[in-house]
Amino acid sequence: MMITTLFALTRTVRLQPSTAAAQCGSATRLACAAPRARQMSMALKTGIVGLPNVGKSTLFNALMQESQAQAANFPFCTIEPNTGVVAVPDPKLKVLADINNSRKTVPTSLSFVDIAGLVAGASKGEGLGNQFLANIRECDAIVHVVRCFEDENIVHVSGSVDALRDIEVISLELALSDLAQVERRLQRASKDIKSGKTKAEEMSALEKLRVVLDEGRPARQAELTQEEWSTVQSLGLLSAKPVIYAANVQDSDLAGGNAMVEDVRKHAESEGASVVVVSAQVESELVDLDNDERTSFLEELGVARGETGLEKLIAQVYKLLDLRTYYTSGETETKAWTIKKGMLAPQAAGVIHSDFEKGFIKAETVAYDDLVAAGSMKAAKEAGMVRAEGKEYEVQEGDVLLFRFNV
Ligand SMILES: Nc1nc2c(ncn2[C@@H]2O[C@H](COP(=O)(O)OP(=O)(O)OP(=O)(O)O)[C@@H](O)[C@H]2O)c(=O)[nH]1
Ligand SMILES: [Mg+2]
Repeated sequence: MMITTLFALTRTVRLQPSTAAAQCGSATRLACAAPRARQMSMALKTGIVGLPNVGKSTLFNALMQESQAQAANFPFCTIEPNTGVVAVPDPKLKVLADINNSRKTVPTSLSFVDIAGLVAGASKGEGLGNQFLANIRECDAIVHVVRCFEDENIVHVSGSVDALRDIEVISLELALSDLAQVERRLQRASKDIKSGKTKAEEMSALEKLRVVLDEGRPARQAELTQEEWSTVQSLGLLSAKPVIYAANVQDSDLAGGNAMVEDVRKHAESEGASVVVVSAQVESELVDLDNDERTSFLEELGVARGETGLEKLIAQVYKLLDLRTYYTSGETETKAWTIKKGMLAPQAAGVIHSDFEKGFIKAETVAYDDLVAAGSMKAAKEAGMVRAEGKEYEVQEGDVLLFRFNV
């Protein structure tokens, strides 16, 4: 999986000395007192694709505004006009902050990239297609927005609304664009195979991919070994990325869906993908409302709080990327950190600061549920719930960690 270190591109954030001290042991406090600037977090990127005028930018803008509204202290940033970072809503943050009297909470983040609509022929340079597609090659996942609303005032590029046909147009464009990439690489690879520059695995991977893509099927359906996949990683194949369908409906269909949503669901099921029903229009209106107004607006639409499209979408993307969250929590702040499943304690520490990884000694670890049940860190320690975990410990979802390290 490719990880984009967005913060590194835009800014370097200094660890607050007090933050670092809260995260390291007393014996190493000196080392923490003069922290080096570095990237704080990794934000995984999700590209938003779809036909023109289906509501991509409306959804993207709502995501960005929601992020600002929900977490005023979150380091929101727009890297380019069409790339932005959103906070991942997480109720555990407040609970931990209350337990530890934290002065602030900092959620973890995901980034979204909004590109212009794709049209049939995009992969061949129709519209500004190729250029747009290049923007999403570096993404980790794709949100495919599908128009499931009728509105005669909003032009549809094909003249009528048909969710399944639209999905096929986009999926085919992604596959064709990948096919062009694969064929270009194949040409080069077949020249280099004699000199040994190209591995046999890469050749077989490319051949298998060509067959699948040539049939208009997505690259993810190609049966490649792990090693074969790793040889073609750098191609950034669009149709190999995990996808979520965002069915964009009108407000009255938000709670109950409609026939087109059912079509999208069936299609997604056949691919093992998931569907989130959103109303980009409603989402963009919601962000301007205060809490009470929101609740009553949503009640009118028959939608429960916490069930709005944006929250579901963010949560689904997070799930799709198979990420884990751990927490650090002290008086300065309670903060959520994103790691990949299977990361060991030193690597997880490295997400905060490379020194934490290099000089890792141990991680004082307590499970979120245990800490909440105990009511305080002190009580959790007395109850024997706080464990000292070493270098081989695989960090679990919801762990609350305090790293001890030496540099
Ligand atoms: N009725 C209705 N209109 C919507 C909805 N979502 C978006 N629109 C409208 O559709 C039009 C296009 O929306 P955009 O968000 O700009 O669409 P887009 O997919 O970004 O379009 P391109 O960038 O051109 O590809 C705007 O006028 C929106 O207000 C919706 O849920 N219902
Ligand atoms: Mg747009």
